[in-house]
Amino acid sequence: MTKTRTRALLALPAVALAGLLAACGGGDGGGSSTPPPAQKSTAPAGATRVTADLADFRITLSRQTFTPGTYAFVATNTGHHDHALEVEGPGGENRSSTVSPGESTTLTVTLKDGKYEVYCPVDGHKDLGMKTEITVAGAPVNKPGTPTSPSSPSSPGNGY
Ligand SMILES: [Cu+2]
Repeated sequence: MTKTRTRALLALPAVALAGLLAACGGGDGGGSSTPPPAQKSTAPAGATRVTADLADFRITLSRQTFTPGTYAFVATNTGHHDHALEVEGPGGENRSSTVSPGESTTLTVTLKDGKYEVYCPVDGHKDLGMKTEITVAGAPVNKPGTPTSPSSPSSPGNGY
Protein backbone atom coordinates (compact mmCIF):
# COMPACT_ATOMS: atom_id res chain seq x y z
CA MET A 1 0.00 0.00 0.00
CA THR A 2 2.89 2.43 0.51
CA LYS A 3 3.74 4.52 -2.41
CA THR A 4 7.04 6.26 -2.74
CA ARG A 5 6.63 9.74 -4.04
CA THR A 6 9.12 11.00 -6.49
CA ARG A 7 10.47 14.23 -5.17
CA ALA A 8 10.87 16.11 -8.38
CA LEU A 9 10.22 19.35 -6.54
CA LEU A 10 13.64 19.23 -4.95
CA ALA A 11 15.27 20.13 -8.23
CA LEU A 12 13.39 23.42 -8.53
CA PRO A 13 15.11 25.72 -6.02
CA ALA A 14 18.50 25.17 -7.63
CA VAL A 15 17.17 26.20 -11.00
CA ALA A 16 15.50 29.29 -9.60
CA LEU A 17 18.71 30.29 -7.86
CA ALA A 18 20.73 29.93 -11.02
CA GLY A 19 18.27 32.16 -12.83
CA LEU A 20 18.58 34.81 -10.13
CA LEU A 21 22.34 34.79 -10.28
CA ALA A 22 22.32 35.22 -14.03
CA ALA A 23 19.86 38.09 -13.75
CA CYS A 24 22.04 40.36 -11.67
CA GLY A 25 25.59 41.35 -12.30
CA GLY A 26 25.01 44.61 -14.11
CA GLY A 27 27.83 46.95 -14.89
CA ASP A 28 29.05 48.71 -11.81
CA GLY A 29 31.46 51.42 -12.65
CA GLY A 30 31.89 52.81 -9.18
CA GLY A 31 33.21 51.63 -5.90
CA SER A 32 30.03 50.75 -4.09
CA SER A 33 30.78 47.82 -1.88
CA THR A 34 27.28 47.04 -0.74
CA PRO A 35 25.22 45.18 -3.33
CA PRO A 36 21.56 46.20 -3.34
CA PRO A 37 19.16 43.61 -1.94
CA ALA A 38 17.72 41.50 -4.72
CA GLN A 39 14.24 41.73 -3.29
CA LYS A 40 11.85 44.15 -4.93
CA SER A 41 12.84 45.77 -8.16
CA THR A 42 11.13 49.09 -8.64
CA ALA A 43 13.71 49.99 -11.24
CA PRO A 44 13.57 48.74 -14.80
CA ALA A 45 16.01 46.03 -15.77
CA GLY A 46 19.39 47.36 -16.72
CA ALA A 47 19.17 50.54 -14.68
CA THR A 48 21.96 51.23 -12.26
CA ARG A 49 20.75 52.01 -8.77
CA VAL A 50 21.80 55.27 -7.17
CA THR A 51 20.61 56.43 -3.80
CA ALA A 52 19.76 60.04 -3.12
CA ASP A 53 19.37 61.23 0.43
CA LEU A 54 17.04 64.22 0.68
CA ALA A 55 17.70 65.97 3.97
CA ASP A 56 16.90 69.48 5.26
CA PHE A 57 18.52 71.00 3.19
CA ARG A 58 21.06 68.92 1.46
CA ILE A 59 21.17 66.23 -1.21
CA THR A 60 23.63 63.39 -0.89
CA LEU A 61 24.10 61.00 -3.78
CA SER A 62 25.75 57.62 -3.52
CA ARG A 63 27.97 58.58 -6.42
CA GLN A 64 29.11 61.72 -8.15
CA THR A 65 30.50 60.48 -11.45
CA PHE A 66 28.54 58.55 -14.01
CA THR A 67 28.97 56.93 -17.37
CA PRO A 68 26.18 57.29 -19.95
CA GLY A 69 23.31 54.95 -19.28
CA THR A 70 20.08 54.48 -17.42
CA TYR A 71 19.98 55.10 -13.70
CA ALA A 72 17.33 54.60 -11.07
CA PHE A 73 17.65 57.33 -8.46
CA VAL A 74 16.12 56.03 -5.28
CA ALA A 75 15.34 59.21 -3.35
CA THR A 76 14.62 58.94 0.34
CA ASN A 77 13.36 61.88 2.35
CA THR A 78 15.27 61.89 5.62
CA GLY A 79 14.24 65.43 6.51
CA HIS A 80 11.18 67.04 8.06
CA HIS A 81 9.84 68.80 4.99
CA ASP A 82 8.47 67.56 1.68
CA HIS A 83 11.20 67.14 -0.90
CA ALA A 84 11.60 66.00 -4.48
CA LEU A 85 14.44 65.19 -6.82
CA GLU A 86 15.04 66.87 -10.15
CA VAL A 87 17.80 65.93 -12.57
CA GLU A 88 18.44 68.53 -15.24
CA GLY A 89 20.97 68.55 -18.03
CA PRO A 90 21.59 67.37 -21.59
CA GLY A 91 18.47 65.60 -22.75
CA GLY A 92 16.11 67.64 -20.59
CA GLU A 93 14.88 67.49 -17.07
CA ASN A 94 13.30 64.77 -14.99
CA ARG A 95 11.43 65.34 -11.79
CA SER A 96 10.39 62.81 -9.23
CA SER A 97 7.14 62.99 -7.35
CA THR A 98 7.23 64.91 -4.08
CA VAL A 99 8.08 62.72 -1.14
CA SER A 100 6.94 63.17 2.44
CA PRO A 101 9.36 62.76 5.34
CA GLY A 102 10.27 59.12 5.72
CA GLU A 103 9.05 58.17 2.28
CA SER A 104 11.02 57.30 -0.82
CA THR A 105 10.48 57.36 -4.54
CA THR A 106 12.36 56.21 -7.62
CA LEU A 107 13.24 58.44 -10.55
CA THR A 108 14.59 56.73 -13.63
CA VAL A 109 16.79 58.88 -15.83
CA THR A 110 18.86 58.15 -18.91
CA LEU A 111 22.05 60.15 -18.65
CA LYS A 112 24.16 61.35 -21.55
CA ASP A 113 27.60 62.88 -21.66
CA GLY A 114 27.72 66.20 -19.88
CA LYS A 115 27.00 67.96 -16.64
CA TYR A 116 23.75 67.64 -14.76
CA GLU A 117 22.32 69.62 -11.94
CA VAL A 118 20.54 67.58 -9.30
CA TYR A 119 18.32 69.58 -6.97
CA CYS A 120 15.11 69.81 -5.01
CA PRO A 121 12.45 71.74 -6.92
CA VAL A 122 10.32 72.38 -3.83
CA ASP A 123 10.02 76.06 -2.78
CA GLY A 124 13.39 77.64 -2.36
CA HIS A 125 15.07 74.43 -1.22
CA LYS A 126 17.57 74.67 -4.03
CA ASP A 127 18.81 77.99 -2.68
CA LEU A 128 18.94 76.56 0.82
CA GLY A 129 21.54 74.08 -0.35
CA MET A 130 19.61 71.22 -1.90
CA LYS A 131 21.61 71.06 -5.08
CA THR A 132 24.58 69.17 -6.37
CA GLU A 133 26.24 68.59 -9.70
CA ILE A 134 27.13 65.35 -11.38
CA THR A 135 29.35 64.62 -14.34
CA VAL A 136 28.55 62.04 -16.98
CA ALA A 137 31.47 60.97 -19.11
CA GLY A 138 33.17 57.97 -20.58
CA ALA A 139 32.10 54.74 -22.14
CA PRO A 140 28.60 53.33 -21.67
CA VAL A 141 28.23 51.06 -18.67
CA ASN A 142 27.81 47.89 -20.65
CA LYS A 143 31.05 48.34 -22.56
CA PRO A 144 34.51 47.78 -21.18
CA GLY A 145 36.07 51.12 -20.40
CA THR A 146 38.21 52.59 -23.08
CA PRO A 147 41.23 54.20 -21.46
CA THR A 148 41.46 57.88 -22.07
CA SER A 149 45.05 58.24 -23.07
CA PRO A 150 46.02 61.79 -23.88
CA SER A 151 48.03 61.70 -27.05
CA SER A 152 51.56 62.19 -25.90
CA PRO A 153 53.20 65.14 -27.54
CA SER A 154 56.40 64.57 -29.44
CA SER A 155 59.30 64.17 -27.08
CA PRO A 156 61.43 67.20 -26.31
CA GLY A 157 64.07 67.63 -28.90
CA ASN A 158 67.23 67.19 -26.98
CA GLY A 159 70.04 66.81 -29.41
CA TYR A 160 70.16 65.06 -32.72
CU1 LIG B 1 13.38 70.06 -0.66
